[in-house]
Amino acid sequence: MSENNLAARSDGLEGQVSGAQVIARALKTQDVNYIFGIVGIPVTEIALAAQEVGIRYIGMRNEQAACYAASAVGYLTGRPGVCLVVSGPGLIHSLGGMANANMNCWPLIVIGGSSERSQQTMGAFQEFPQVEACRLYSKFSARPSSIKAIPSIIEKAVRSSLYGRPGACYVDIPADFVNLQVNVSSVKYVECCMPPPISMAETSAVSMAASVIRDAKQPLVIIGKGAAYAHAEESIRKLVEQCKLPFLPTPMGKGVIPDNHPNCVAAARSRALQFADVIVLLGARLNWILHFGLPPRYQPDVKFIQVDICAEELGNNVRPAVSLLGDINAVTKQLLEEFDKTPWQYPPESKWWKVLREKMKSNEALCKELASKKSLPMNYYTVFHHVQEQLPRDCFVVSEGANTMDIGRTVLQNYLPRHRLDAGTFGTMGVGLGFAIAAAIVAKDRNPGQRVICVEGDSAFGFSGMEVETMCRYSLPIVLLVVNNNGIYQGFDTDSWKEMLKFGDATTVVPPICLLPHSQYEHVMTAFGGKGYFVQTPEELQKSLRQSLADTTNPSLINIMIEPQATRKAQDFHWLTKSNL
Ligand SMILES: Cc1ncc(C[n+]2csc(CCOP(=O)(O)OP(=O)(O)O)c2C)c(N)n1
Ligand SMILES: [Mg+2]
Repeated sequence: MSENNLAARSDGLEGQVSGAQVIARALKTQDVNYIFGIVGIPVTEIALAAQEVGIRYIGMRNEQAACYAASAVGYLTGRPGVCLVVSGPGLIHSLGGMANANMNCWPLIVIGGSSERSQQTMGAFQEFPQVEACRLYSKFSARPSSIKAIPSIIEKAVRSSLYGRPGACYVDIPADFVNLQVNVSSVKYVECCMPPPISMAETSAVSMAASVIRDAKQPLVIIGKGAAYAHAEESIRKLVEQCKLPFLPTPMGKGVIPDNHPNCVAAARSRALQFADVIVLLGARLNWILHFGLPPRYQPDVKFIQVDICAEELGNNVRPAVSLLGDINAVTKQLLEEFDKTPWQYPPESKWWKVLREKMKSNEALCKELASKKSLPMNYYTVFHHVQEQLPRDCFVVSEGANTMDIGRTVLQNYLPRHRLDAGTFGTMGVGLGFAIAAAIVAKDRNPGQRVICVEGDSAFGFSGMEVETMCRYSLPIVLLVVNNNGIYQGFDTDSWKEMLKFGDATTVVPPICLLPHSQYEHVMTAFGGKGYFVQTPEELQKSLRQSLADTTNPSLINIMIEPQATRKAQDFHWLTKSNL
């Protein structure tokens, strides 16, 4: 497309407005402030028009990463980000992001250009049944019937993404809408949708929940990312402190109450889950992450008090003792009122606290021992110990990988809510760089100087590695750590790799978990002007971290070579019974 052509299109004719301009203004009216995407026919003009109305446009290198980034903006800011994609393959690449947003219950809008209406069913360029395709991955999927209908469809998409359980919504824009001009006066913009109404639980259910908690012998509070999204940090902290309850965060529930809070029993997670007799679930689902709430990971007679924004979630996998339907913050406040009326505390000197504290102590000692190992190559614990030492308190921690993410989560501390982003409910590899970019863009606008640390397994990094260019292009000072064990879960060192190849072609002899040993991922960063470090020792790691954190304008990538066969410490889940607790 020529420059003239672009200029003419974005200016529009006097008294007229293009479809692209209507979309941009409708988004701005709905307080949508960030678009991530990849342009091409027919959506380039939409991105241009968005920039003209003051929406930030972040061009990414793959629609999947763009969609992950847009969804993270929704979680971090409470207003959905937009992922803007071209027709056909562009839209299909964004489906991973839509599914991931839905699984995480994060608001997201995907806007997809589609082929011209007049060419429908004719084999048009990138023609695809997009509205239908998105239905399975969204709460709402629709195409406006005319340009005039765009503002109300966009308002409905934004509202649907936010109300009830948040999720992804899709708006389809046929190519012929984008440049079509209509009279300015013929378009009516719909006011910004109201924030989601706050729902509260039934009062009788709240008092029942309070009485179940009071009768608990071994209580536990589990804080999920639903609680983080609901900004329930203050009320939950009050509840935990006032009633002196032990709590456990889910991976992205970390930071709702700081990880170093004395009531946090994360270091005794398995034990806490297995022997609790009453569990208060605050915005956490009983899915695979919490072992479905079922034995042998839980007591068969454990009483769940389930608090959730989504009625359909209540009763999933277990029959709750009490179901509290409503906004996590509002319902926690309702519970607090009960405990204000009749104060109650769980005795801090109980056997349960003793058991949990002892388990935490022994687990922490084990981690410390692993972290202090001097042998090279380093193990995961040594690496994360040094990272934790330099981690700014208010930084965003983004992470993905298998061992890298799981071990990193136990060592890297979160002190603030909504500051951890990871593979999440869907266990998706490839989210990390998009999430890190989203967090860095939000930080730049809301809290300049705040850092983003992105901790990637070497396999995980490969899924969207080219987004390093995006980081460099927008000067986002992200510190990217690639924890490199030459493989998926584990790998082989260079010598074993060479030995292996003697036995035949790599496709037949190399174990499927293997990646090329000694890969120098840091060059991906230096290729675009960022800083790259290759580190093999704790001292090199410390130095490169210091330098990366000192650079406040450019991203860095630290490629950390670790022992390819390193694994997690043994899990402490045993088939214990109450009697040998
Ligand atoms: C989209 C997607 N593809 C594949 C997987 C399967 N998978 C789970 S973890 C993982 C990568 C683990 O390796 P790495 O990131 O290097 O971390 P490590 O365990 O080696 O520290 C893969 C490929 C997945 N979860 N998601
Ligand atoms: Mg790996």
